[in-house]
Amino acid sequence: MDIAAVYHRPDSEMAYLGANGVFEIRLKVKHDDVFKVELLYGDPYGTKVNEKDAGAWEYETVTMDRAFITKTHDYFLAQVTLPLHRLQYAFKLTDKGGHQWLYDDRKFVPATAENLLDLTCFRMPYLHEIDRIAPPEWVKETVWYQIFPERFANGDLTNDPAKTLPWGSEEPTRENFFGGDLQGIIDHLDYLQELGITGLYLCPIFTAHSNHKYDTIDYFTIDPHFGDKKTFKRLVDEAHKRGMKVMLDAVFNHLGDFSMQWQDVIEHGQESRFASWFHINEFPVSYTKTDNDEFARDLTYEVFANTPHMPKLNTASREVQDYLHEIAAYWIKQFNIDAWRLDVANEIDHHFWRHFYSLTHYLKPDFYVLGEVWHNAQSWVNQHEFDGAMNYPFTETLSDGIVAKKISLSEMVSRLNEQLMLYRMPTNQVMLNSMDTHDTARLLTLCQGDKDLTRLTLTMMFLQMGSPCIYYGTEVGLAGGNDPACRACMVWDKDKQDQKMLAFMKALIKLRKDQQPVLSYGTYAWQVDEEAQVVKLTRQKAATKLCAIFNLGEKPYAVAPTGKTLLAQNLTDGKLEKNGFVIFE
Ligand code: ARE
Ligand code: CA
Repeated sequence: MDIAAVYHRPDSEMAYLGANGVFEIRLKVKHDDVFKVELLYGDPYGTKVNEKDAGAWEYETVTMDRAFITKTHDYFLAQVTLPLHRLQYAFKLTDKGGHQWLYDDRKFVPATAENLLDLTCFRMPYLHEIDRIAPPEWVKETVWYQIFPERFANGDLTNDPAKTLPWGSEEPTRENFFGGDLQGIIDHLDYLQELGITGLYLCPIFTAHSNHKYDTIDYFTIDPHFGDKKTFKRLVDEAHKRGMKVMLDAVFNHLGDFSMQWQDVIEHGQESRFASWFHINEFPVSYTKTDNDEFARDLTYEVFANTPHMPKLNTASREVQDYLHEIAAYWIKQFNIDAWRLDVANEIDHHFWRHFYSLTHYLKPDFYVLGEVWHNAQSWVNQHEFDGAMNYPFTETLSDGIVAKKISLSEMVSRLNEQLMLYRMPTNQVMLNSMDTHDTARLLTLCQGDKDLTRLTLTMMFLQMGSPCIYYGTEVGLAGGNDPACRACMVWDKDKQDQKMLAFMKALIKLRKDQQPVLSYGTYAWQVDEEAQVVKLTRQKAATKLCAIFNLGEKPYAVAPTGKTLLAQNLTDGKLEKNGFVIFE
C-alpha cells in the first residue's frame, strides 16, 4: 500500500460538523490501493488513550464507504453522530494483502495491539455549532435564472439611452444599447414563474457607463436607463410574491473611471481625498491607449485585468471598507435582497470578505454570498467568506467531456468527483452550477447548434449536487459566441422562440424541484462505457433512487428502465439513439 498517498486533514472538508450533529469524515488514498478503511472514534476525555493499564481504548468502529473514485485516488467517507461535541479518531486501513495499519495525527504504524493503545488520534477538540459551515437551505431548492438587464426586456421606452437600437435589430457589441430595463423584468415575472424559476440573478444594475454596468459610477443609485429605486423595490416585492429570491451583482474589486472618486483623483492627483482608495503606483494616473482599450499599456495604477476604465479599489483602506459595507447593507436593509454575487471575488482580500460575510449574515441570517471564482474556491468557502462559488470548474469539466469531447467520459467523471471532494457537502449543495453565463459562449453555440446535445448537457447538469442556473434565453434557443456575442436581446416573439426547448426546460426544472432532496443530498454512482460512449448516473437517498442513462455514442443503446420514466429524449422501443437520455425512478 502506498502510505505516502494516504491523506487526511481535520477541521477541513475532510472532517467537519455537518447538519443535525452528524460529523462527516473523509480519507483520501491512492486509487485501488486499499481494501478496507475503518474509522475508530471516541471521546477524547472518555477513553483511556496511552494508558497501558487495564482496559483497551474505548472506541467505536465504523467501516467507511469508498464513496468517490477518481483516476488517481479513492475517497472513503463515514458519518458519525456524536454523543458529545468533541471527538478523537484514527483510521485502520487494510491493504489488499490483508496487512492492517493505523493512521493518526502523528504516525502511520502497523495495527498491533500495542500501537492501538498508543494512538494519539486526530482531534476535533470541540465542535461549535456557530463554526459550522451552514449555507442557507433555500439555495439548495433554488433554480436560478441569470439576467443581463440591458438585453432581457425593454419595459419602459422613456428611460432608453440615446442611440438605443430597435430590440434585437443588430448583433450585440461592447458599445451598443437596446433599452433593456427593470420594468421589462417585472413584465416577465409571470413568464419566469411559469418556467419554474425561483431565483433571479441580475448582472449589475447600479449607475454605470457601459452596457454591462461593471464600471460602476454610483453603487447607491439604479442606472437611470434601467429605472429607479421605486421600480427596483417593486421588482423585488413582485419577485418575492412569486416565490423568487433576488441576487444582485456586487462589483467591489474596482470602480468605473467615470465615478466621482476616480474623477477626483484625475483632477487632484496625490492631493485627492480618494487617492488612498485605489492602488496608484505613480501620479498623475495615466495609460497608453491601444486599439483595444481593454488592453491598455503603461498603466500607472492597478486595474481589473488590463482595463484602464476599471481602477482597482484598495479594500484594505478603512474608508473603502466602510463605503462598500454601507452599500452591501443598504440594498439588504432598504430593498430586502436575498443574495450578493461577488464580481472578481478572488482578487479582493480575505480580510474584507470575512467582514462582508459577517455583516450580510448579521443583517439577514439566511443571506447567500456567491463568489465569482473560476478555479478552486476552497480558501473562501471553507472559512465563512462565501457560501458558494460560480462553479466554472464543473461547467468546463462537463463541457469538455460531453460537448467539446476534449476528455474521455471516465476522465470527466474522475474530475467531477475530485471537485466534489474539494468542499464540504453543504457547500457542494449550494454551488451555482451553470453551463454558460454572460462571460462565456452560449451552450447551444458550444454544441454547434445541436439541440439534442444541448438538452442532454442541461439534463446532466440539473442532476448534479448544486444550485442550477440557466442563462436568460437558453430556454428559447438563444445562441451566441463569447462576450459580447452571448449577450443578444431576449427573443419574445413566440414564433421565433424554440417552443420545444421551452417545454423541455419547464419539464427539466420541474423534475429538479420534484426530485430536489435526492439531487441535493443523494449519493453518486457513475458507470461509464467508453466503447459505447454511454454514461450512467444513479443518485440515491434512502428509498429514492434516480437512474439516468446518457448515450453520447453513434450507435443506439438498449436500455430497460426498471421504474417510472421521468424524462427521456431519443428513446424509441427501448433504444437510446445518439444524444438520447432517459431518467427513471
Ligand atoms: C472585456 C472583454 C473581454 C475580456 C475582458 C477581460 O470584453 O473579452 O475577457 O475584458 O480582459 C466586464 C464586461 C466584459 C469586459 C470586462 C472588462 O462584462 O465584457 O470584458 O468588464 O472591460 C476573468 C475574471 C472574472 C471576470 C472575467 C471577465 O476572473 O472575474 O475575466 N468576470 C467578471 C464579470 C465580467 C466583467 C468583469 C469581471 C469586470 O463576470 O462580466 O467584465 O467587472 C479564464 C480565467 C478567468 C477569467 C475567464 C474569462 O477562465 O480563469 O479568471 O475570468 O477566463 O476571461
Ligand atoms: Ca428602456
